[in-house]
Amino acid sequence: MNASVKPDSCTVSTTCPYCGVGCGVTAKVENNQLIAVSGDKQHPANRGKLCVKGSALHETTSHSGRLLEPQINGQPVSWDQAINKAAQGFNKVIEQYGPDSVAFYLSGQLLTEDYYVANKLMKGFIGSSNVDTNSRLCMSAAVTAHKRAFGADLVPGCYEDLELADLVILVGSNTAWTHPIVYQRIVAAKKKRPQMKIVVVDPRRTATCDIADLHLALKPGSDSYLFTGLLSYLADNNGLDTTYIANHIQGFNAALSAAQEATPNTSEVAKHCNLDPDDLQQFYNWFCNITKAVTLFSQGINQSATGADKGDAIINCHLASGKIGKPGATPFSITGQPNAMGGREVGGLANQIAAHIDFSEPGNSKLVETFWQAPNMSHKEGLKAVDMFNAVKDRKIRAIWIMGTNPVVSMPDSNLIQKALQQCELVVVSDCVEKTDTTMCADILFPATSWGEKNGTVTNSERTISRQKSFLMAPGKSRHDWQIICSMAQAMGFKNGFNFTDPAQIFTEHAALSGFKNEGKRLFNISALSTLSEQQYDHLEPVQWPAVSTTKSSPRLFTDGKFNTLSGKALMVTVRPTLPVNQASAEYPYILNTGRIRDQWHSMTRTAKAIKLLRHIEQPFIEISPSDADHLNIQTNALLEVSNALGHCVAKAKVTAEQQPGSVFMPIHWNNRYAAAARVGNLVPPIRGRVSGQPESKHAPVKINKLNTAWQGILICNQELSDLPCEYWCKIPLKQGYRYELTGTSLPENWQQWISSVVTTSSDTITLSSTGDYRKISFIDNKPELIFFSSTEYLPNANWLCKEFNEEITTPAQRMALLAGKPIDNSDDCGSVICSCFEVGEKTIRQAINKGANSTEKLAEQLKCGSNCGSCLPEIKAMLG
Ligand SMILES: Nc1nc2c(c(=O)[nH]1)N[C@H]1C(S)=C(S)[C@@H](COP(=O)(O)OP(=O)(O)OC[C@H]3O[C@@H](n4cnc5c(=O)[nH]c(N)nc54)[C@H](O)[C@@H]3O)O[C@H]1N2
Ligand SMILES: Nc1nc2c(c(=O)[nH]1)N[C@H]1C(S)=C(S)[C@@H](COP(=O)(O)OP(=O)(O)OC[C@H]3O[C@@H](n4cnc5c(=O)[nH]c(N)nc54)[C@H](O)[C@@H]3O)O[C@H]1N2
Ligand code: SF4
Ligand SMILES: [Mo]
Repeated sequence: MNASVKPDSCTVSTTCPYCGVGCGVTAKVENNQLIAVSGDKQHPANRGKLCVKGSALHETTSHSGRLLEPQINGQPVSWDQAINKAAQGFNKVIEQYGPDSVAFYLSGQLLTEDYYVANKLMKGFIGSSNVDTNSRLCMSAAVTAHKRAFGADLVPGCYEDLELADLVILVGSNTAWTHPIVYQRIVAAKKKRPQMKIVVVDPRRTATCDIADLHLALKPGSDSYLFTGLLSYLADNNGLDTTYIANHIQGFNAALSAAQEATPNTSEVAKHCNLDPDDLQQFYNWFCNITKAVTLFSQGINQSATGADKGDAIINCHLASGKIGKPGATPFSITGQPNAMGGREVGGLANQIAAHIDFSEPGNSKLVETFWQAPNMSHKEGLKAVDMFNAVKDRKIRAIWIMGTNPVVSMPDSNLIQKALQQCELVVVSDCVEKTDTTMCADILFPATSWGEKNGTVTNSERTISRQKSFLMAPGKSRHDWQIICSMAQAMGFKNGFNFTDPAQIFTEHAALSGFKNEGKRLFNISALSTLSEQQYDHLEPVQWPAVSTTKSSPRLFTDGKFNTLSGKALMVTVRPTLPVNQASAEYPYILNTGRIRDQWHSMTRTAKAIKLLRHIEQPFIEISPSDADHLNIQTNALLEVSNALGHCVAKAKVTAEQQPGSVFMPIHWNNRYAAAARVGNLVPPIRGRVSGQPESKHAPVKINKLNTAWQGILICNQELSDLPCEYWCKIPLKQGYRYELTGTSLPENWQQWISSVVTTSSDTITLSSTGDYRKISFIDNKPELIFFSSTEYLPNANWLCKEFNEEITTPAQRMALLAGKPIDNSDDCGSVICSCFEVGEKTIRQAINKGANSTEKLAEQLKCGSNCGSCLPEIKAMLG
């Protein structure tokens, strides 16, 4: 246990482990239990606020489902056995096939200290650069765009710029759901200054559009046309800052001519992007005439094979109009994961070395070699994520260690990833959860500590380094990731370089490397933090880098117009706009777009533990436009199969005008642990950026078939089931037990046999069966242990059944009433939960609206909904009409 662990009961300032906003969290601990969380009022990112996910953190720290012991081939073993086996396995492969036959695949959810030692072990000691990360799927296009334009991976602005701006453009970002506290800061700023303009650029109408003055629902993948078109428009309409260009920019002429060639005028752009020319004109006019403009961009830009070009097309407009390095004016790539920035700072990508030092100059790896006193320094780039897993498939990589990420869910062509891992000689996985799609493929499992137990630092989207602190005991035999990596290094024979006993020692080494022979060459310099004592580290306040001689924050970069290039000038990259290579075809007529929902985090390993977070959206879905729904002859809740040459998914339709015709949307969260076939990675082709290596996760051509529903069912029990024998199932964890939603396309011959093959029960059972329908309830000591209803037509209310599952059902009459499936009183059913903070359901809100509560304020007064984090306000407003 770490020295900084607090007494049994205390209040600790720490950082949220979810999104890249990086909010400060005040954690209240009693008897080694996290009992409440609130926003840290002192933290510069959130000033006391938290979103729904952050507010539910205390509901996610139970130990159920945790990986608590090391395992070899599914059997619990001691740490020594697990580490020795993994170290010997890696060493054997390296001896036989060389260092490039092994790989690490890391995560932007690791702490900086974990990342640093993993990167150091692979690049300096094992001697390969095969260390990549899920940030490849997330930020690598933005990293490439930054490096090309600014000379280094630098985010110039800060959150305050979004509040100071007169024009905020949110491109490919569902900020309201994915960076909710930043969104709330924009909402508050617009409330104060209603003249502030908000433009949303997204093929879908999302919750983020709630505050938009203009929504550009462009053709999927056409953003580069939009922004080269903007550059041409600036040139034609006096929107360039010629002095700034003369003093601080290279490559202007080439970039402008390419833009003018591809997109000479607005009508040309309108054609490429399928936009209304008047809307386009309005957007261009605002950007041209408003000096304080921020363009915030996210995965709608990054997750594209030309994402780096799209990023640079945006940056070009800011450079050419001098809208950068000034309060309220900046391009802003917002980070997704809590420590994607920290990972980039450490250099945990296959094409970087460390501390913003890359392979571009031969001396660079020597510099790091000297600093690390590295015995086997790698001098060349390694394999990026997609190529790394291809090499696993081709047996060029024979041992892989995956930490803090779930690639069998999140990588493109996930079926292939699963197969590649299943046949790989040695797969080691460090995770805090026992059963994930990826841990199921592991030979060796290392149990890692989780949020609240871990201790280290993270960097958020505005370059602020904050402490994440441990205040809970590490459960079972779990250990911190950095400790596991250091043990592994030592077991592999690297005695020096990994004998750290506290994360502070790792952090200060990382800080010292950032300043090592820096001489102003690298803006990422936090050498002021290299002398922190363990105590100072424990009490480190949030600090924005660079931090060179003092820990005073630097909110903005490039304020003097000096960039991190040799000439000091920024480069306007020549962008030739294109559309995605894979377009819709007769065989695959729909474009599948994938992304996030408000209350779930990635593969759900943590957010699905907070019951209330699942009540907003319980099941996977396919959003489809009304005209496409008509064409397929379907309505909401129809069962659909989405497929292409790579795989298939099954989910229920959600027909909505928010979706444009030809395009469908599925959430990324559900996977084989939670549903029959809803892992969208199955359908994503592994097309990726030439330089960035980032996969095109938002643009997969697919076909859609309606599946005929023969029956539907609800099954509630305490057992965690998978592979249920029907086309569609979805697992919904309850406070006690699980609810399974089921749909089949053909009626089983014998229901009794069907249900017995799924779940075993005691003999105290009552059943009811009629043509097509079947009901079974089993009891242990008067408490239901199984409730199963299947029907060709009618199913009782699921929430009511779940409530009954927790009741004592004593009399025969009560038992028969339950079997009859008729609640006496249906008033408990409040519909899907819209406001997760106060658990206010859709039906409750509708009732209040019908009774005259005609504003969000009145609803908040009556029901409290929307009055805490505000994440649900866009939905409430939509209900108000
Ligand atoms: N609730 C929640 N929040 C999260 C996460 C989570 O799992 N859950 N994950 C975090 C992480 S790691 C990340 S990276 C961020 C991601 O944050 P976002 O990027 O905001 O999230 P996404 O939903 O992936 O995609 C954003 C939008 O891109 C749009 N899009 C698709 N194609 C195009 C296109 O061609 N052009 C444009 N302009 N837009 C397009 C989609 O319709 C979608 O609305 O969220 C972070 N925050
Ligand atoms: N189709 C499609 N695919 C996508 C995306 C998309 O928009 N569309 N988005 C991409 C993006 S932006 C991202 S960031 C990825 C995210 O994808 P992943 O990184 O695969 O998703 P997570 O579910 O966050 O996986 C984190 C894993 O680490 C475990 N874990 C949590 N904390 C710790 C810890 O401290 N230590 C260790 N060792 N383990 C821990 C969790 O239990 C979980 O199993 O998905 C990418 N994939
Ligand atoms: S906005 Fe992001 S960092 Fe802040 S509380 Fe929500 S999930 Fe956590
Ligand atoms: Mo991400």
